[in-house]
Amino acid sequence: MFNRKLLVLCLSILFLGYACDSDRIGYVDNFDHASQALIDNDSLIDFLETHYYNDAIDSVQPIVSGETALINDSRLIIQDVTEEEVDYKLYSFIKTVGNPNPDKGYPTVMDSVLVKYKGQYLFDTDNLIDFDERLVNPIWLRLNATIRGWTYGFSNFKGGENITDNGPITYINGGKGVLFIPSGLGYRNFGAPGIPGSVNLMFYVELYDLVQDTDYDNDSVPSILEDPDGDGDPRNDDTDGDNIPNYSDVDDDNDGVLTINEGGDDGDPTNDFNDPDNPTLPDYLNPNYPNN
Ligand SMILES: [Ca+2]
Ligand SMILES: [Ca+2]
Ligand SMILES: [Ca+2]
Ligand SMILES: [Ca+2]
Repeated sequence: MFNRKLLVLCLSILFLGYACDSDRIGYVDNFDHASQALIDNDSLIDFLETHYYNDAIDSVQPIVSGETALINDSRLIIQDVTEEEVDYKLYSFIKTVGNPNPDKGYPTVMDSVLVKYKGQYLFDTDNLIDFDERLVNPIWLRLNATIRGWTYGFSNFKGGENITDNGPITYINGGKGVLFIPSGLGYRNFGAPGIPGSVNLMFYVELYDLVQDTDYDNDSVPSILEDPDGDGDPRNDDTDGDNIPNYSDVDDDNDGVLTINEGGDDGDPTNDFNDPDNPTLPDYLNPNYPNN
């Protein structure tokens, strides 16, 4: 179980080609993530107290003459996030929420999103180091397969409007802001190529579009709903214990009938409860139905 959690953690920080130390057999994580979280939060607050958002140039800048510090800016959202049993604070500055057409709402932690971004790490309060950017053409990413600071931070934004007309893909009115991410929700103590371990991150982000009800395994159950324990995190649900989380498992109860075929007439597997011995368990999560 422990190794599987680490594997999931590795997958969650893959999007910049990160390779995980915990792939090593017998790896034990002795790092004190709780203490690092406190250090990181102090550093982030220090940064947010000494910097402001310059709306004219869409840039985070050091305060020079009484500008409103980010920590006091009403556009800053603070989220409590618990990851691997450690509590973190994630800071998201919302320049614009986004004005999507059609309105697909906010992305869930399992949705795929179309984004632009620029990433920097905080070497110290006064030094930001660029490490990655995608500012010209937006890219589709799965929020479940990015660093966790993205997974949760992007839930504060909506998309925009696709106005592509025979040319390059073009969006307007997307969500736009800055994410301030503690290392524990970023590249943790390992770091990544070009990024030291235990550094806080700052991302300028824009959200243009999302896939509503993203369904990674195409089994007709949206990934966000493949969460039988209802804790909001589908990564920790594996009904049949085959080490494939339900959101990636095409036969969630391993009864030999694909989930997509356990949906009855309307094709929706979430509303079929046909086992009289277990009337609250949907068929697709019930290994004793239909093959008992
Ligand atoms: Ca699914
Ligand atoms: Ca869950
Ligand atoms: Ca599934
Ligand atoms: Ca099944």
